[in-house]
Amino acid sequence: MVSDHKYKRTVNRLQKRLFDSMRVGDRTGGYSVIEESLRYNIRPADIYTYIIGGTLSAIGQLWHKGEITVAHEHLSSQLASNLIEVVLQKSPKLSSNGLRAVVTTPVGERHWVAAQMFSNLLILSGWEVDYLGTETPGQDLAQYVSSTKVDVVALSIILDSNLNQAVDCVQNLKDLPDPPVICVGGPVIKENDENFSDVFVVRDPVSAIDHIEKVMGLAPGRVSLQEMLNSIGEKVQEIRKAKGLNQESLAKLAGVDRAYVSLVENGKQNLTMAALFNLSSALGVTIPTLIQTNPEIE
Ligand code: B12
Repeated sequence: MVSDHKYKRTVNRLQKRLFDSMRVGDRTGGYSVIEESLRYNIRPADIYTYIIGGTLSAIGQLWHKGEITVAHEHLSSQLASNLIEVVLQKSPKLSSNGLRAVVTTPVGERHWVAAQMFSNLLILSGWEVDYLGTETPGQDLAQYVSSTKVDVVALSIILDSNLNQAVDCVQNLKDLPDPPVICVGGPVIKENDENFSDVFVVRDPVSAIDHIEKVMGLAPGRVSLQEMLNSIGEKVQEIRKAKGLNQESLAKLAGVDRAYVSLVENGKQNLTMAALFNLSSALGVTIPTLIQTNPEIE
């Protein structure tokens, strides 16, 4: 497994590169950062929150200080939106969980990036998602939810001034005969806000999804096959190096080719149980040690 420290360093490096590209409106550079992030197996939630989100915040600071114009900021936001879709298209998705979510922002809230990110993370987790874009009026939202089978409604609120409209959305949804689970998130939301009692108040998209899925009775911590293969590959490499083995010597001990070990370490080999058994024996660890998935970065 890549160490947490190395993982964070890679994320920071990619974030700086994306910032350099976005600052000058370099679309090709932006795409190559995302391609590289995916090649390094950076988790989609981390690409969204730290690499793309971190870059937008830094761009926002330049705008705030008057160092770039609104036109530059708009260009960055549009590019961010495109990159968010690239991550969705190129990442492994969990199989359908049969649940449907609606994601939007309340009237007045024109910041859409976080809502788009959250929609895509739900899709990657196996959800069916209706992403409505920004500024859906409370009554219309409730009408839409009652006419479609929706399990969860998620609202993103970035500005304080939009809290009232968010409360209106929540009230309209709660008044439905069969209300959905409601989840609100964003930097201005406080956990003990009495306006949002009976509502999930969350800031971090990953814990939000874990939380919602728990409430909906889904098994926690589901991972896709590709994520599992990536994680096994990282563990095999970490343990091999810790034992001072090169790929060739591990291959000999496990009775496989060196190329096979390389494929496994890069998450490109769909291992059989026998291969997993041989590799774990050669490394002197148990099979569960290899198949345990990565911890989150903070
Ligand atoms: C781009 C941008 C815009 C774009 C919006 C397009 C877009 N990208 O969506 C435009 C130009 C339209 C815009 C307009 C304005 N903006 Co603006 N904008 C930004 C900027 C630079 C980036 C926002 C962004 O996308 N961040 C990246 C995302 C990923 O981060 P995030 O939104 O915080 O979301 C994360 C979490 O909060 C959480 N989250 C958020 N929602 C949800 C929902 C759920 C369910 C969950 C689980 C999690 C979750 O998950 C995300 C990932 O970690 C920020 C600067 C910044 N520091 O963020 C300012 C910023 C948000 N804007 C600001 C302001 C003041 C405005 C304007 C009022 C400016 C003006 N005078 O017109 C208008 C208001 C428009 C409106 N009515 O909504 C302020 C807000 C300050 C405040 N809290 O009051 C900021 C912080 C800039 C600043 N430092 O002053 N903005």
